Amino acid sequence: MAETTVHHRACNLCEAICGLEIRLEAGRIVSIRGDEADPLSRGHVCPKAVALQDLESDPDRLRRPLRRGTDGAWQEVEWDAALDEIAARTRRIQAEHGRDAVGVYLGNPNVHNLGSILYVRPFLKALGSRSRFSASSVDQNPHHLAAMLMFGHQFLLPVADVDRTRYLLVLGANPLASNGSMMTAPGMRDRLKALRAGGGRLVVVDPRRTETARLADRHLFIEPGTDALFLLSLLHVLFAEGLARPGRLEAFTDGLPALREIAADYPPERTAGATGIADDDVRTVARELAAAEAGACYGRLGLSVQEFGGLCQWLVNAVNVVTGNLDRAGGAMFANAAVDMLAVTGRGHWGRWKSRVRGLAEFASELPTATLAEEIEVAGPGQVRALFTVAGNPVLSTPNGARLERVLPRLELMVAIDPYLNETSRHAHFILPTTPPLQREHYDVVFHALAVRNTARWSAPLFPAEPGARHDWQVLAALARRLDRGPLPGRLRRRLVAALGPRRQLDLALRSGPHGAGFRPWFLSTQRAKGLTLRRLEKEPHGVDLGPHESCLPGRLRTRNQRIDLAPAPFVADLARLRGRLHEAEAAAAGKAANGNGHGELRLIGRRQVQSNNSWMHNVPRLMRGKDRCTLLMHPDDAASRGLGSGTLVEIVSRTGSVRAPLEVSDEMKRGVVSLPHGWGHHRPGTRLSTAAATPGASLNDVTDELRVDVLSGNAALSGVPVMVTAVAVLS
Ligand SMILES: Nc1nc2c(c(=O)[nH]1)N[C@H]1C(S)=C(S)[C@@H](COP(=O)(O)OP(=O)(O)OC[C@H]3O[C@@H](n4cnc5c(=O)[nH]c(N)nc54)[C@H](O)[C@@H]3O)O[C@H]1N2
Ligand SMILES: Nc1nc2c(c(=O)[nH]1)N[C@H]1C(S)=C(S)[C@@H](COP(=O)(O)OP(=O)(O)OC[C@H]3O[C@@H](n4cnc5c(=O)[nH]c(N)nc54)[C@H](O)[C@@H]3O)O[C@H]1N2
Ligand code: SF4
Ligand SMILES: [Mo]
Repeated sequence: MAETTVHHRACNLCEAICGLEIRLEAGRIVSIRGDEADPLSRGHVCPKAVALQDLESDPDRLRRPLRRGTDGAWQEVEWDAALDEIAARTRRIQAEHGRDAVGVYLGNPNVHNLGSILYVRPFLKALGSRSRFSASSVDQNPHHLAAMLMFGHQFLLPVADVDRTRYLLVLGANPLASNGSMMTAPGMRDRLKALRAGGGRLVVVDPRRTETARLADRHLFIEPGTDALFLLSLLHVLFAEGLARPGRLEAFTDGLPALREIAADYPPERTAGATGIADDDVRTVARELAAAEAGACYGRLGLSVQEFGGLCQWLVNAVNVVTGNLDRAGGAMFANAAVDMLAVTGRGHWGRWKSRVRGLAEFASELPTATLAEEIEVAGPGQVRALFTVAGNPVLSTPNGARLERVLPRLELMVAIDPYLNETSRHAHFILPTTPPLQREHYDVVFHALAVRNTARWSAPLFPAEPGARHDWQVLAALARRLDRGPLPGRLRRRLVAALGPRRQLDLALRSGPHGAGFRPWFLSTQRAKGLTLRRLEKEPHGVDLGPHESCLPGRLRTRNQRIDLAPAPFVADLARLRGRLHEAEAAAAGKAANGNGHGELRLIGRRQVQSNNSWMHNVPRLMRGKDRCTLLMHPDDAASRGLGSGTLVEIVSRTGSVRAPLEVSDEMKRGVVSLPHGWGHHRPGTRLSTAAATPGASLNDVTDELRVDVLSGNAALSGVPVMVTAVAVLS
């Protein structure tokens, strides 16, 4: 019988970072299960874990760098030849047109990849361009902006303490499908069931009765994009009814009277028409939250990807402060991770420069991705003429991807660091494919810092890298080496740090972190160092438990006066825009009852599905079984008034374009709102995604609008897009 071995590691595909137990016979995987002994995930996994092995074996995954010839055909090339030519062409473009002429787009998998986290920065430094874009501005920038303005650091991100809370108010998140975001808590179904079994309550505010809402005590349908109004009314009730009890937070909080005054303008009767949430429901939620021994307000993607994303994340934090729930067990707490994000990243900055064409503010040195296409399209000094995409698929993942797709062929040079020839990389001149997850070592620098419990876990590579393969960090380091033109001392320092490799860099970060062993060798310590080192983690295949979160304020605050700012000026000023939205809704209600959008217009939102992972795992056959998942959900009344039924192929038309999808009539939708999942649209010619192309679906981002942004944070407003929906033909 073949020898059985067991390997433990983290799944790096999503923010839940589940611990895995992988069994191998004769070096081949025979099973992938949840690791019961993992102190954080306790055996939880989703169907994507098993798909990790498919990423290894996928015949479509690229193994060698590709270069597009003048005839358009792809040719395999040697790594060094490719890197040399890319560096030479990059330098030439920068010499001729300035450094900003070369843009970079960083995609989501970078934060799930230890080597990329450590090596992206030196690459960006070497490039020295301000034309930097990333998935953060189609996702979570409002959280970082709120953290920076209120707590003084972009990574002081409160995490809902789901395991100890007695009342969880969830807005715009569906952790049962997404497995949680900016709240690393694997196994949310079990955690939420435990919350309710122990007498705690779950309330979900969402335009759709989601998988998570179905578990809740109360689900409130909300009109997309109006959460800031709902939250202001919640605060109104808290203040008006004497339920504002910040407790110990008050001693180091500024702006409470200002916030009270602001909230006074938003009684729940006034916002009910716009939000669709009855004033009684707002009052009930406010009273229940205030009465709970410990409660947490958690607002995620649905709040960030709307026109008032910044205001929403400010107000979510504000609710937690006003109810005394910030930094308290069972409230919204700050992790004390083994690698301290506050020590390894800057506090953030905002508005130091503006995007060239639309004048939108930078955040943490990145420009809003919603401006990428125009920065390529519009001529003038600083125009983007070359682009690196690093683990990103912006054609499917960013608003009006179709426009981006039209302008990518104009680039003088495009390089995709990506294992797939997909909707974005097909436009590149070079594709540099990097190693799949099981061939890599891993540590979750970012997600341990967003987890509901402090744990740390090292993953060794399961398989050696394939011959001739390179890791992301090696590719980024090689490019940085070739491009770095900075003054000699800085350049030498960067070379030395890069030469350490990810392992040694991580060891340094662990040792110097809050749980670290420091730097004294054990024979010089009075007692053998008990703290963390990489070597210690290597001996703990299930990871180590570093305990629950503890209160850490005001000590951890990074504002200049070490106080919380409850009413930061940029947010207060942005309320003018929100009042405009409220007046619009009031005018619409006065003019016409019922469907506030008028003229048969609907609001389009997105959704996630557990078998998907943004745009890039639809090439895994085992995740694609079953019926077509890329359907448009619509309320029965909206379907009836349009004469549409389930199975009808419908056309969804917005300002930017149109797509077609089969209709699924469902009362899980709010009236007037329709939902299409994102990350589909794999029908484009010239890709190498045989499984995905067989069930291509439609790209939601062909109809989202790059001009709809939260102008404060620069985040794309992907949600709530006005659309018209009509029948195309009835499917057989
Ligand atoms: N309408 C709408 N649009 C959305 C969203 C939405 O809810 N609605 N969600 C947004 C969110 S939250 C996000 S984060 C973005 C994601 O947007 P992106 O990050 O741009 O897109 P992904 O689909 O995650 O594409 C990841 C790419 O990285 C490649 N890849 C995977 N692993 C690795 C790796 O280890 N190394 C390298 N080099 N490449 C790798 C994949 O092949 C794929 O091409 O999408 C956003 N777009
Ligand atoms: N299976 C799977 N898991 C994933 C991903 C994936 O693609 N697939 N992507 C990963 C990534 S990159 C991220 S960022 C996370 C995101 O994780 P979540 O934040 O949980 O994101 P979603 O599941 O998209 O849930 C967003 C919810 O917001 C609702 N919504 C839309 N508009 C509004 C609004 O205006 N107001 C309110 N209150 N709600 C609104 C939607 O109906 C939806 O239920 O998921 C991660 N996990
Ligand atoms: S929930 Fe699924 S994809 Fe996310 S880490 Fe766990 S197993 Fe991996
Ligand atoms: Mo994301």
